Amino acid sequence: MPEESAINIPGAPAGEPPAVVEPTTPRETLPPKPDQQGPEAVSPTGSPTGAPEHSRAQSGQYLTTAQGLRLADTDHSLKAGPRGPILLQDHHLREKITHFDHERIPERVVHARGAGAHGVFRSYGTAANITRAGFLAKDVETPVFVRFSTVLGSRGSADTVRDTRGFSTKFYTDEGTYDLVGNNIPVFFIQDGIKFPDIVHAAKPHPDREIPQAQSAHDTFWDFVSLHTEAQAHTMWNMSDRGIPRSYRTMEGFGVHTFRLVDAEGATTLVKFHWKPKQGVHSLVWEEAQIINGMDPDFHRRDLADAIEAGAYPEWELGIQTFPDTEDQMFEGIDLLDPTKFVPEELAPVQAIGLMTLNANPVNYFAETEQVAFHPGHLVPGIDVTNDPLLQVRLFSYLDTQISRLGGPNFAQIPINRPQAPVNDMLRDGMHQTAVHSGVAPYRPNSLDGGCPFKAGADLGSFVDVPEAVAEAIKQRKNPASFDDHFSQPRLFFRSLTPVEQDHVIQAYTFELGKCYEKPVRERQLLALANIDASLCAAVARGLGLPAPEATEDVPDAQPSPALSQLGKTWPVAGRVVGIVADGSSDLEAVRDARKALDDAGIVPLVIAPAGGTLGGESDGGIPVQRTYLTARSTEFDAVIVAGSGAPADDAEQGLDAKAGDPGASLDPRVVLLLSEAFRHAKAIGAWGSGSAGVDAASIPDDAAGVVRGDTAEQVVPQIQELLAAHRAWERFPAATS
Ligand code: HDE
Repeated sequence: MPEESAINIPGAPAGEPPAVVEPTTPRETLPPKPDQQGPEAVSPTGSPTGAPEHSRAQSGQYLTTAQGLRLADTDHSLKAGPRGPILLQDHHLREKITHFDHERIPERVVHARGAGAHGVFRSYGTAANITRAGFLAKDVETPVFVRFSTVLGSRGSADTVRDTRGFSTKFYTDEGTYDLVGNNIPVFFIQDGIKFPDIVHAAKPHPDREIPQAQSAHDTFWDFVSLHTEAQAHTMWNMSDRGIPRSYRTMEGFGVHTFRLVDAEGATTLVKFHWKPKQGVHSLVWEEAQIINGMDPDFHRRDLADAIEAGAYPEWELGIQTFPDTEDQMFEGIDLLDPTKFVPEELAPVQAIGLMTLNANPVNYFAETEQVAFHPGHLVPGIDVTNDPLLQVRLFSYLDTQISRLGGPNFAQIPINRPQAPVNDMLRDGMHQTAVHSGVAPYRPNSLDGGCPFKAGADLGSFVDVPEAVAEAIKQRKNPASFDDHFSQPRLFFRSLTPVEQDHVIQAYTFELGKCYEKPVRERQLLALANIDASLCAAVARGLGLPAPEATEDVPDAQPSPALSQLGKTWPVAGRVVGIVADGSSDLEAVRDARKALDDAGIVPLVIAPAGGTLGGESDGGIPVQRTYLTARSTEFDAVIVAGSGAPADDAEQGLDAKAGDPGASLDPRVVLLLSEAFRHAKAIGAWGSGSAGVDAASIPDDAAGVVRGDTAEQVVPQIQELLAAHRAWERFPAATS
């Protein structure tokens, strides 16, 4: 034996390899998050397999390959000399590039663009008398994950397009995962799921040029909905302010279909689910929505994440409308199985059953928001489906789509989809299997794994399908006659709106049809409008320069439902955003006070100044500038205040470089634009002291509604808060006075 135990290689370079230089110092590893632990796998005999650690993401201080091999270099390919070709043997290079090549998965065929958040749902227990669902018992708290989405656009499209919004909630209950996969509109385009590919093909970009992106303002959409008049109800909601929500936080949500709650004795009640935002129901105006699409395509996504990060947790109350589970499943003449119909709240009040609070942003967009897989068939004991033919098709579609989207049948093992109830299935193998199942008998009955797992009856918390009688019937492709009325509900919706909201609907139809090239399409849609409401039809026809057709159908009138209007109520102001325009001439003490007053009310004050940095210098007392004239745009703010120099307006010598009595003298054009847009969009505008001259410079009339002028910030800020509670100064829209 030689003295040295190391093997000697002739010709090898001598000495230690060079030390690895790191730009940052290695630090303690972050502890793994619970959802980075391996999936809980249970063998058929019930013994845990000991989840392998390898499914954990990102641990340890040092970079490794996917096999755990520690790496000294990830910035240079292995080459034959510094100028030579790259060698095929570079496993790390190939692994890195191959993984990258496959980083994208197919986006959702609809609802591709979304934003998610974690939270909790606390049940009030008020539904406990009609459902045995454990998570609806009193005071039970259940973790949730919510994904909001647009429907039509691709994953990279803009947020504030005119569209329906998805509102999907995954409740991780102790009895299994329950998914409520709803929308922000309570009715749908079609009555039977077999037509879903048709409406989606019609609404998506034209297949030849693939335009327009994320829009319904094009020929194929209006071609379909005008030919297929059951879509008119949903289309009417889309054309209303509901189609352009201010924020995901200010949207209502609806389960759309009628579901069935089941109590411990098996008694059933039909219900419709509603989410009511505590923040109020608010929308954008169309011009705002269009500007935002360019200025900040991530507007809704950012708004949700910012609010949660700031601790302004958005909340929704979950409510139900209840109906007796009668044989005909009709309520006040409305067929509860027809998903193009809603039930006005005046006929069936929404009863609150719990509160959802979204309190955490996803850690990783792809892992959570993109990979979350919802399915209306993910039910828990106590909640069951109905025969709504749209829902019935959905029960097939969602499972199917995840298999192609998430690459196989094991998507329930992805952390965000993992149930928080014990899983003891007999599903085995398949693409992306991450559980290591032990045992030999994943089948039933078996005698080899002790006969496990055992079946449980309803008394042991299992799901038992409602034994609903199916009438002896003829197999046929047909709808019930009650599905034939396509116009009374869009009429009811339109007539329930205030004149301002009706005007927005008229403008929306006129815009969308004005974007259609085909005259017959526009004419056919006008005919549908004639059957809904003659005044609506006439106004849109006028805008299009076409004659208004006569109605062809005898449509029954229904009582208007004032609950459908978003106006006339006041809402909490917390979470709204107020811009304060200030510059070096402003009274900084007053700006500070205004910020504090707004902040105390939970409002987000953002100071807008000519340049970034701080107003009043870096030293103590300086006010941070959050937006500059270049980066600010009116659409980000719910109200704008112009800070004055402190002196009363008449005596003001200076203020935002616009001299009192000399309107527009030298006010920065970007501030003029900011104010005139805020004015046009009926937002509250305030000014104190010489700031008033800035408002004059934007040609805003002295006596305009929703414009507050005062000598001091203390006079102005409280009134702005009051105006914010109504969302907009609605009187400013022409329809309010015509
Ligand atoms: Fe969906 N829908 N849908 N849908 N839907 C999907 O599932 C489908 C319908 C809704 O945030 C897809 O995972 C059919 C009504 C939301 O991940 C797909 C029919 C309502 C989301 C699918 C409907 C919805 C989806 C695409 C007619 C409101 C986003 C990707 C029978 C109650 C979920 C996916 C998320 C997503 C099919 C109709 C809401 C293809 C066939 C009605 C909120 O499975």
